[in-house]
Amino acid sequence: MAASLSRFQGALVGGVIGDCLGSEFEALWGQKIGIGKVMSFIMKVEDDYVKTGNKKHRRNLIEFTDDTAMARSVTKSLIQNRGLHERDMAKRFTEEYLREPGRGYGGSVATVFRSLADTNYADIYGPARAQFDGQGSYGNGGAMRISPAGVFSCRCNLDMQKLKEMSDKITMITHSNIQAIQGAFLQCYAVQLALRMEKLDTNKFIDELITTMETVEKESKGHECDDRPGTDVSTTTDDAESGTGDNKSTQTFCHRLNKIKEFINRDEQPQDTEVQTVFKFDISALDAVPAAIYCFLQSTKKIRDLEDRNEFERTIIYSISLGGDTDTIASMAGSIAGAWYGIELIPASWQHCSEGAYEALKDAKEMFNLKMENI
Ligand code: R7I
Ligand code: MG
Ligand code: MG
Ligand code: MG
Repeated sequence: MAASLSRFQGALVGGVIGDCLGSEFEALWGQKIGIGKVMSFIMKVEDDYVKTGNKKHRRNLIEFTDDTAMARSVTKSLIQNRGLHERDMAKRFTEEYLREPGRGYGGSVATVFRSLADTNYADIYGPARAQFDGQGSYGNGGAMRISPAGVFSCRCNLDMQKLKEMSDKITMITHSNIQAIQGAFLQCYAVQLALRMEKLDTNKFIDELITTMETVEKESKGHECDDRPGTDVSTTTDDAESGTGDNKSTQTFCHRLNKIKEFINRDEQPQDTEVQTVFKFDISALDAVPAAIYCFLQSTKKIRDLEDRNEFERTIIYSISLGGDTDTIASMAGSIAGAWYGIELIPASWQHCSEGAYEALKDAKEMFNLKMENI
């Protein structure tokens, strides 16, 4: 595996930065954001750094949200236990929530934390299974925090199957819906893949994700819930030509991944409206994770109106500009981009203004230096 310290740091810090910067726009659901608005905000951040950068006291620290609060718990639990300890992980999520419930958590997940605490963690997966009348949450809260597990997997050489087991267990503490579980794994695997790929090849990257998710979705056939409201993308008429074998439905990750492949191989960057129709940039895992992967891959190429920005910067600014669940999508895209490009491409000013970025830098170093003889 080729993963370096720089890429470990890029992955963890990139996630924090996407969350912090994206959270400035999270409330603007349904409104058009666009590159211009994001750029005025970014330029303020950078200007502020020039004025106050050397001072210890940072005046305009942008707070992280639940995405980072939970990702930090994943990181710290994996480091402390040299691997997955389910009860410790559940306890960290819960105690973190109870300490700071105002970090912008999803609308229903608090029920899980309260129930875990009230029952003293008697059944770690029970409360999540009870969500939404036993269907489990399809929210992106599993995926938004999973990137550190992808990073960790490069320390202990987890293969795909083992990585999936770990990702599934971490996710199921709060999300038992199959789409939330699969989406978290896709994000986790994308981070691992970005870390270990030696040569940057976007088609190889997307092809490997497609092959992997074809296997995952085939194995879980019969567990899908295709009919949930609000996520129908069947207005796109290419169901039959999506080319994913058994997965003809538009409600699959493979369908979205094939769409990404088509988009990134066009000569021209797709129009925002087309991208938003396909990926929705929603709070569901099925919408948010492919959206993040798309933003990362498209940003390996030039993005309109972002000619003078590097690839990491483009990834974050472009994902936020497309709107929707901006903190989460920018965070997931930022983790993958950071894993791919390394910490060098993340501007000092962005790190400086984002709460938790320096701690992520330290955590990444600790994870990188772990002695893993116990595994
Ligand atoms: O998934 P979750 O942790 O939320 C994460 C999001 C990220 O954007 C964070 O940045 C934060 O803002 O929240 O939290 P959940 O409460 O499990 O799910 C989020 C929302 O998805 C819920 O409040 C519901 O609106 C919706 N949802 C569902 N609605 C109906 N039926 C999730 N699952 C269902 C369902 O089965
Ligand atoms: Mg959030
Ligand atoms: Mg929110
Ligand atoms: Mg969010």
